[in-house]
Amino acid sequence: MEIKNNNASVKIALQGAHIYEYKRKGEEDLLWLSDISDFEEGKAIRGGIPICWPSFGMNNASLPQHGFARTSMFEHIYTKEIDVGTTQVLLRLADNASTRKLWNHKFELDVMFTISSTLKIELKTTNLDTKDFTITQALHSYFSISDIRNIKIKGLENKLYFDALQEKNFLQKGIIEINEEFDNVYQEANEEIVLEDNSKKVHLKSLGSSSVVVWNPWVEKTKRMSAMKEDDYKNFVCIETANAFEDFKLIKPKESHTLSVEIR
Ligand code: TA6
Repeated sequence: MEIKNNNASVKIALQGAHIYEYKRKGEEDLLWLSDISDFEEGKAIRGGIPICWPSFGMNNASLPQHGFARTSMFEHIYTKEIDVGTTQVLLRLADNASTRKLWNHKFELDVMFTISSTLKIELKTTNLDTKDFTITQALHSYFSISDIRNIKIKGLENKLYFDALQEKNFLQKGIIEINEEFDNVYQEANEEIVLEDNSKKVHLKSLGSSSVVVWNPWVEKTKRMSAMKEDDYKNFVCIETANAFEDFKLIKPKESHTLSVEIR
């Protein structure tokens, strides 16, 4: 579905409640989308903001990588004009026979998009079951950049991180610049993050999350990634607002947890 208002326009697929374009009026798309991405049922779109749920990565080894939400069909609940420059879209996934086969819990997963000169995404998990369940999750945002060598990521200085490539913990010294394959999961990350790309600045404010993943596959891994061209690593960086690893969430019956990010 495509939504336009006085401040911005977006494209959202019902599969995965997957936003894959966000353009503020008169500006380029803030999100990166592979131009060889699959738009096939059951295959995640490569780019935009995939929703990793109820598992980030292989945090739950009994589920597919990044869980099943991103390849599930969501129901469109409503689109609401808040004002001429703000639109809200609510999409919902409830448990069904195929989700229960993978993950035997009753749940409701609501994705609320608030589209304006900022983009807010709220991912609300409600436990409709009679027993607790634990989730890890991420809004796996692919940001469009001029060139990976031009960017700086600020706001994660002095944070502990798990280097998924070396499988070891380190302390982030200084701002992040990327010149090789990069796959770090930062913990206690609750300050605003700023992606600087030459004169362009993208600000990320998260709620309900204290872990952030920063990922770029660089040359070799890009060759092994689906729906990515060899040079694609140069034009995106993923900064993912998450509840990953130790930042998992245990949700009791009738309770909810909301992970949200505001992008401006
Ligand atoms: O968030 C980083 C990551 O876990 C990387 O390790 C890489 O696997 C990436 O996600 C993409 O995963 P995908 O399943 O979308 O190809």
